[in-house]
Amino acid sequence: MTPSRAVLVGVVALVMGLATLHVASAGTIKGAVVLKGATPELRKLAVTIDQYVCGKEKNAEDLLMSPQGGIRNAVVWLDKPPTGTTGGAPPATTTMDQKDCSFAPRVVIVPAGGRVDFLNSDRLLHNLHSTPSANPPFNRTQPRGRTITISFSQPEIIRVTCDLHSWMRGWVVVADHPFYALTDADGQFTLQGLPPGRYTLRAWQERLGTTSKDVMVGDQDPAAVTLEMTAR
Ligand SMILES: [Cu+2]
Repeated sequence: MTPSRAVLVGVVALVMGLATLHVASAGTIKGAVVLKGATPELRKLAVTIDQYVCGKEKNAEDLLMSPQGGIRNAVVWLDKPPTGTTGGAPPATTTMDQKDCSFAPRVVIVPAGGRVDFLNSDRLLHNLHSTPSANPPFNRTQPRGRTITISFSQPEIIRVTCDLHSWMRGWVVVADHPFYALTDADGQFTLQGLPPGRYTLRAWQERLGTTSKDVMVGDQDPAAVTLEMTAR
């Protein structure tokens, strides 16, 4: 190894070491969104058209919960993101399929300026219809197998429907910074790469609305937080 190469290797090792140190010293929030009070009755939605693909009825998916009361598909974000750090930014492109006459996944997060590739895996015609506030409206026919790409430049929460199947609902959450998370099937989420400090978390769920909670983040153990939402 030449001396200059040896120096280069040393510098790279040092930088990697510093990067590891940086990650280790950044704070993490590990939280859950849970339902407070009685679980609302889970509704069935009647299927009145295209039963050969869609089935005879669909489970309402506007409130999906774990047996322990965790709420799936809630979106949690920092009210004011820290500056100078990118956290675990959502990818600039994500996909939302129309499958078995449901949007899947039902909720996606995309950064402002990012795009969603809408797919149709069903052997019938769907449609994408939305009237956002800050982004341009769209109303597109979607035959089987066609990919429709739509870009979103402005942060907002957007409802997407299919005019052919009235029960179909999808949500595109356009994020204005990297610190957004979607809760999993147990209602859990993680936000990482945070400088220590006090943050306000906000949570949204399509049926239950919004809530918020303050949390202190240190540089050692993850901060645990539980956000409660009430059925209405
Ligand atoms: Cu449809």
